[in-house]
Amino acid sequence: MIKNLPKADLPLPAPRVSNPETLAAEIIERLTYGIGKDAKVAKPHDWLTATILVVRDRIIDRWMESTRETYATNAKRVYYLSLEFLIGRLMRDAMSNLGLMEEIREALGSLGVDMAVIAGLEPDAALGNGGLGRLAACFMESMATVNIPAYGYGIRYVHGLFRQQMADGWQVELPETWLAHGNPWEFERRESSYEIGFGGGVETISTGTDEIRHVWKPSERVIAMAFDTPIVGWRGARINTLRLWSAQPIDPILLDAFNAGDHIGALRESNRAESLTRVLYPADATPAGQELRLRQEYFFCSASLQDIVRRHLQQGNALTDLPQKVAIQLNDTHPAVSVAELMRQLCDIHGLDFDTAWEITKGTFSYTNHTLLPEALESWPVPLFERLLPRHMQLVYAINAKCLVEARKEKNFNDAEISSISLIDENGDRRVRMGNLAFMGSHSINGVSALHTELMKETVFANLHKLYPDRINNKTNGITPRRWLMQCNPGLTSLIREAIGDEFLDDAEKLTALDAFAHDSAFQEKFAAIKRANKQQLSNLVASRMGIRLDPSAMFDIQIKRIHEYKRQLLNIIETVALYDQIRSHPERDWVPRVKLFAGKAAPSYHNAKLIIKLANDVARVINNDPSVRGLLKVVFVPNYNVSLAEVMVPAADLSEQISTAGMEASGTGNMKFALNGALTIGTLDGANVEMRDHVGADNIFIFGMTAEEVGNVRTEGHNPRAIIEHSRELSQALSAIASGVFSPDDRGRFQELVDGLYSHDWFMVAADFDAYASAQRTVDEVWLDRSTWNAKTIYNTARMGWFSSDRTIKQYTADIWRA
Ligand code: B1N
Repeated sequence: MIKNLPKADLPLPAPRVSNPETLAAEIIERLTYGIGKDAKVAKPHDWLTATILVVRDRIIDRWMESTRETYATNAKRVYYLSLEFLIGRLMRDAMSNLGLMEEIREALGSLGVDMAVIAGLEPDAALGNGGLGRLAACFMESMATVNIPAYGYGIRYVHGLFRQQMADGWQVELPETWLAHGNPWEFERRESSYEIGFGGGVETISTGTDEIRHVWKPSERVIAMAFDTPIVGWRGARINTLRLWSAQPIDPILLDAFNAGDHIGALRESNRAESLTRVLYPADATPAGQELRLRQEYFFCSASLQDIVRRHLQQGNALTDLPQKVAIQLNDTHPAVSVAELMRQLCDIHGLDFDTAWEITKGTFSYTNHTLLPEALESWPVPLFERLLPRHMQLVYAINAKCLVEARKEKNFNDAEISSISLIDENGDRRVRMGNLAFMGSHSINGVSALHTELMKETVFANLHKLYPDRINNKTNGITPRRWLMQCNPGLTSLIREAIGDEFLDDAEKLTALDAFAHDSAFQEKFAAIKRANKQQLSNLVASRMGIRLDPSAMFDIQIKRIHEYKRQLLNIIETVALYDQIRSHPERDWVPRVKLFAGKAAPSYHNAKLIIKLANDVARVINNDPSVRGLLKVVFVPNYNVSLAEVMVPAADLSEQISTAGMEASGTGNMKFALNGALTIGTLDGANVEMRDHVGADNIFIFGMTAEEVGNVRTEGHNPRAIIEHSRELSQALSAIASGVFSPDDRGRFQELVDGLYSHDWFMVAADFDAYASAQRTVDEVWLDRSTWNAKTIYNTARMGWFSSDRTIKQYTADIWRA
């Protein structure tokens, strides 16, 4: 029998010592007793796990301290709800933020283990598609850094974003198995499990008074079980928790069925439950649309809200104090069903009246919008919503009624205005609009760049903005300088420290001190030498993975991001073809040697995006094998873009391609990573590019093309892309080469439809912006040839990008939205 010990008097373990000798001894101890391996036969993966466990021990003390402190002060907690967290590797991040990197490197070295080798074995946690998921990961790190008591809530997908392979230049998707070797970063929390219901019906119970209570009787239930990962802030300031939910069956096996010989049927329920959190939907900036996705969304929202409300009550707080003690940020509309779920928990489980619950809900939630693409706005067919979540459907109608009556009575909204703000889209089959639900249920709605926020007010949310004019605000995205400068570019980081000291490590805006060095030729040379070394590293990677040799003295011109028509990889490829023509027609000119690098994944069902990947590969094959190009141009599509690959490509770029159709990229965050690492941007006035121009200075960025306003006008007034194409010799030649099969001799018509789209509608203004883009590229060449001018511009970029730290973004969320 275990006696009830006086818990308060139990001694805490002594803090761990972290010199290389102790660390080495602990690594051996972990290898032996934690993993059960003799050092003599240990495999690299065993060393990796043992090392992570030793780093983890140093995190845990502070983790507990952070949690205890929040509990003791009953401070306001921030919850970041996101269906995606694109974390990447964690070991280097944790070591670097704890200041353990050199000690661990030495400890491993003394054991005959190369840290770089085992660090390279850590799988990427790719629980996200692109910018939205990576932003959530940067925010988690920044919230810990600026000491916000924050929790991330999401799904523990067994398979993250697919692995991309190329087969004859076509994208092929393979499952990603990041958990194959186990995951030493996570802690399973069996005690934090909640029941989640689906389907069934709603019963009403009279409470004796004039009230009635609604009781949802789901027909199906699963268990949500928590897995916690510690997130380390800079200098270990604070350790927060990322809590990811995994679905488990209530009965792991139906023994009656099994015993009756139905072996498959006995596991059906278990499979159905586990399939809920099996895979990440691989669509970026488009809604996934299937029933399983809505089930995933509800599953993780319900579990998270049960957990949040339980913690709030356990602290002794009243439910009416929820907005004072809890801020819940909805990362896009994917968690928007939370609005109805919190209403259900408050009204049906905790017995609050509707109006009180509604005030609490609005006070607690805030919503971030990440895209205005009309096809990307999430909505669910009413019959599906009603079948899966019958009680939530009732609550959606009740919320809708309340807000529409308000709009009609107080703001005199007409029918058209009412129908645009309604939670139910009545055009065609009836659908629940998740954006409007998130908007109505939140006290703050933010966009992710200044331009995007203005467009939100003018377009998608114009009428909701009219109804609630104080809600929309801007929070320009940011990136964590720990991962995206200090870890991925250690060479540049040391150079900056030598020049301006260490202050920028704690406050990225202190990088402005570098301005003074922009024209210092000795500094320029050191800066350029680091860039050159980073390019050499990328060249080594390309050589070993693809067998293609690159010349690091050429300009590295890089476009890496999801493949999407609005991001206009096609514009870049067409310009590459035009340049290829020019180099061959004018061999006497002083051409700047360039390497055009691409990487990115296409949604598996996105036909044109996959065709664009094939085109990039077809163009690469022809150009790279044409001796008349004399090595002046190389084209490379690097397969399987992920966070770890970005960490190698970003520091190696001379030129960063941010060329989306103006008005369509909500913010972009890759743009910030490149500029911080001293690449110059060629880009449109879109998303955060606009603010980047304001910060780095118009002379230090290559802006071209139509503005968002011009794009809007052309789209409403119509334009004639055929005339534009015929007017541009370079463009029409490049397009006819592509359309006629110069790059696809095995299937000459392969790219006809892609080119036809440009002639017939050119929705993304590829033709309309081509000449401006090509001419901006020639300006880039000129500046490149004047190397000291180029170098000064790159230094200005690094110096002036500190504002785009996600620490700044998080401080703004904290001050204006969370008030934590
Ligand atoms: O979010 C990023 C922005 O920097 C990008 O400009 C924006 O495109 C991106 C449905 C999305 N918007 N919408 C998505 C992702 C997955 C999904 O299923 C939509 N991603 C963005 C961060 O603000």
